[in-house]
Formats: sequence, structure tokens, C-alpha cells
Amino acid sequence: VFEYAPAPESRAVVDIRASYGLFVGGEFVEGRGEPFKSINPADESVLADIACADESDVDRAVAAARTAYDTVWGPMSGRERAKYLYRIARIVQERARELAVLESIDNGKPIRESRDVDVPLVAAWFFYYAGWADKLAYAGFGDDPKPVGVAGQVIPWNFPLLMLAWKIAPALACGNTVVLKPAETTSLTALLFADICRQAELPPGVVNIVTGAGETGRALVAHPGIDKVAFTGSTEVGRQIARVLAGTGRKLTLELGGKAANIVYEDAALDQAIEGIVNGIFFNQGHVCCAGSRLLVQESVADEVLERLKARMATLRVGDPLDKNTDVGAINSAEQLAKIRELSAVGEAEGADAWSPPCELPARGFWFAPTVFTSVAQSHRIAQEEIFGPVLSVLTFRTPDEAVAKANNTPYGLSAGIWTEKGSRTLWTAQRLRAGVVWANTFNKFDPASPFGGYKESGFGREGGRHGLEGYLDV
Ligand code: TXE
Repeated sequence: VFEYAPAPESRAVVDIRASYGLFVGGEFVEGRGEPFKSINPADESVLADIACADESDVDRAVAAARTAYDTVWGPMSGRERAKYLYRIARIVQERARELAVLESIDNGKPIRESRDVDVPLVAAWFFYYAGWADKLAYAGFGDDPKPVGVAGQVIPWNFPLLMLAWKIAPALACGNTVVLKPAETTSLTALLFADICRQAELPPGVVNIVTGAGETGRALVAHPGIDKVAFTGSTEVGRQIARVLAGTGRKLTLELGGKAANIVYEDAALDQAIEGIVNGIFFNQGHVCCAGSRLLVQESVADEVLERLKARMATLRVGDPLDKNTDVGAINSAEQLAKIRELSAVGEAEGADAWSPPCELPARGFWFAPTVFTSVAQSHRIAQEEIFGPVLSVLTFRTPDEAVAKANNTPYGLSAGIWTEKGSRTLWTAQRLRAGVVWANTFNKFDPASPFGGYKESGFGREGGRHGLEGYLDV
């Protein structure tokens, strides 16, 4: 199916092919839908043609997953399954450079992040869940919890490899087989992962990758052969999926958007807090569901925090994702850039003040300068809606009660941050925040042993830790 001629724009470390097939039953096969192009967001060049799975392809993939579940993976002992997961984890480590470079080319994120955060966490996730595969009887779900069967998994483009690991590692550890659909703008590392599955000699059909856009995702989640759906993406699509699954008796977990508050109290260690604010909103260009997109700063230190924050923002390097010194890379797609621009324009129209450090953006590609909005009111759309870009909205508060009330005043409830030197204040605040994750004196820290997931419109179900097994087991 492949032409192995690398696309002219491919960079030295990775061999980007001209076209890619679907991964079904352990083979790369052609899709029956109309192939689409994967674009490098940093220069708008075409990276490759990607196969599109239509309904019949999804059907094939689900059938392959079912056969693998019935004949090999379901009956296999947890101890044997663990060996495959450990093997995948090790190959991810061995091929880390290739994975990181391809992730940065395809997604636009800085190589420093894909190299130091995304790829190491992918390996960590497989190591962690490998450890559970033969210990499920000790997970507190009864002596002999059973796998659910075939999982249909749909993931977004912001952490293509890491979201894949969050979905696939626990599913496999519990004895399920999977059909996963990556986001249409970031299929390449999922297909490289398929190659890793082959290298690990994972039995055919245990992992299947169907590429395509929303139509492919729709066909997957609606397929009657799927026993469990796991989705990460927009709240709107999450709602649609919940409607499709209503009344079918099939399991569903949803990880949707966020509008996290990063709360800075007047007694916080400000140097640290500034780094945390910057990391909270500019990490991965702000394409982070748990991004600290609202800064809530206590009034008495607001001027100082803003002054220091602007000085720090002026040092951020925006540019080539493959440059090791880059802090902020490219926006993932033209669509996402348009959304960020639109919401930023709404922010100004509603009366907030935008500020960006002077920075030259590349002429080609999708770019947005790090931006901070002040004079933001709680009712402003930029204080309520997920922008999913490098844009921070600043609000102030006087008392801890007011901080909590403002932090909780959005439809979302995924994450939050607290900056204070007082432990008692941290606990007081954390107990009152309606958010699935609360970080104290840090932000955007992830660990496979720690459950992650939302309250309210941020979704339900947990990924990571022992709780992450629950969605993949029948108890
Ligand atoms: O999301 P979609 P988009 C938010 C963020 C962003 C906005 C839109 O605010 O600006 O969503 O992003 C697949 N049935 N988040 O349009 O459409 C789709 O192909 C089944 C937050 O990219 O939800 C992709 O694989 N699947 C978020 C995946 O769903 C469908 C991460 C996500 O795409 C489908 C991403 C359908 N009907 C965006 N329609 C987070 N929580 O991290 C689309 N898809």
C-alpha cells in the first residue's frame, strides 16, 4: 500500500512516507474513503496523504478487534499481556527521538516538550499499566474482574501520542482490544505507534488504528460491535456521542474541555508562581484541556504579578518547533488559529485589554503570539469559553471566598492551580474547587499513577491510576 518515497519536506530523523494506510488486523491496508492530507502547521507544507476509513473499514477494524479479543487477547493471562505492554514501553524509549521529532513536525509543539514530556510520559503510561495487567484481582474490583471487550477510542490532536497511550495502555492491560481513531490533523505518530505494535509482535487485531475525520469517529462510536467508548475532545462532540450511546448499555467515558483557574494568593512565592502561570497557559501553545487559562490573582499583588508576567512573556521564543530553544510552537491547524483569533477579537470587543510581547511570527504556518488579557469580567466570553490557545485571561479577587466563587464560575471543572505558602489555605481552597485535578504550587504535572478527569461539562470517568482501570473492566 505504501510508497516509501519520503515527502520532500521530511526531516532527517524520521522517514515520512508519501502516503499512509489504516492499521487493521496487524496490517497496513488501504482505506475506502477519500484520502486526506496531513499538513505541517509550522510551514503549511503537505507531509503525507492519509487514508480515510469509511464505515466498511471501521467495520473491518471492529471485526479484527473482536476476533483478537475472542481468540487471543481475552483468554491470555494478565502476566502474558504485561510482557507485551512492557515491550511496547521499551520500544517507545528506544525510538523516542523518532517519535518526538515526528510529533513536533505533525502537531507543531516544541521539540523540548515532545522530547521531555510527551514521549517519556507515553513510555511511563505503558510501564505503569503493564504493572496492573497481572494484578487486577488486587485492584479492588473483586477477585476476577472481566475486560469489557472491544473499546472504540477517539482522541484529539493536542497530545496525539500521549492521548493514545492514556487510552490504549489501560485498555490492553485489562484484556480489551481497541480500535482507535486519531484526530485528522495528527495521524502520523499513531501510525508510527502501529509500527511499534508490530515490532513488539503484539497479536494482530489487538490494536487497530482507523484514520479519518469526524465521520470516521461517528461510525466508530455508533458501531454495535463496540462495548466501550472513550472520547477526548470538544464538549460539543462529547454531547453528540453521549446521545448516540444513550440507552445502548455500552460504557462511556468523556474527557472534554476546561477553563482552569490558576489562583495566586498574595503570600505566594511569586517567582515560582510566574513560572507556573507561564507553564500553565503557554505549554503546548495552550492546546491543553487543563490549561491554566484564567489567572485569578489577589488584588494586593496583581500589579506586581502582571508586571513580572509580562517581563517573562517577553523572553518566550516563538517559532520552529524543531528548534531546541523554542518555547511556543505552531498552532495546530488553520481552523484552531481562526478560533483563537475570533475569541481574542471578542475579548477586545467586550472591553478587555490585550497585550502581547513584541515578537516576529514566521510568515508561513499557523502562529499566534502569547497574549494576556486584563480588565476581564467574569461574564466575558474569554472568561467562560475554552480558547485552546496561548491566551490568558486575568481576573482579580480580594478574599479566598471570592477566589473560589470565581474559580467555580464556569461550566467546566477539569483542573485548577493554587499558589500560596500556607498549607492550610491550599487545603481549604482545594476542598472547595469543583475540579477533577488541583495542583498546588505547580501546574500541568502528569503522572500515570494519578487519576485525571472532570466535573460538570468537563466530562466523566477517570483516566490514569487505579481509577483508570474502571472504565475497561466489568466488575
Ligand atoms: O474537536 P473535536 P476539534 C476543544 C478545543 C478546540 C475545540 C474544537 O476548545 O478548540 O474543542 O476542536 C473526532 N463523532 N478541544 O474540532 O471535533 C475528531 O475527528 C465521533 C478540547 O478538534 O471534538 C477528533 O478525532 N468523533 C480537547 C476528535 O473527535 C468525532 C481536545 C476531537 O475533535 C465526531 C481537542 C463525531 N461526531 C479539542 N466529530 C480536550 N479535551 O483536550 C469529531 N470527532
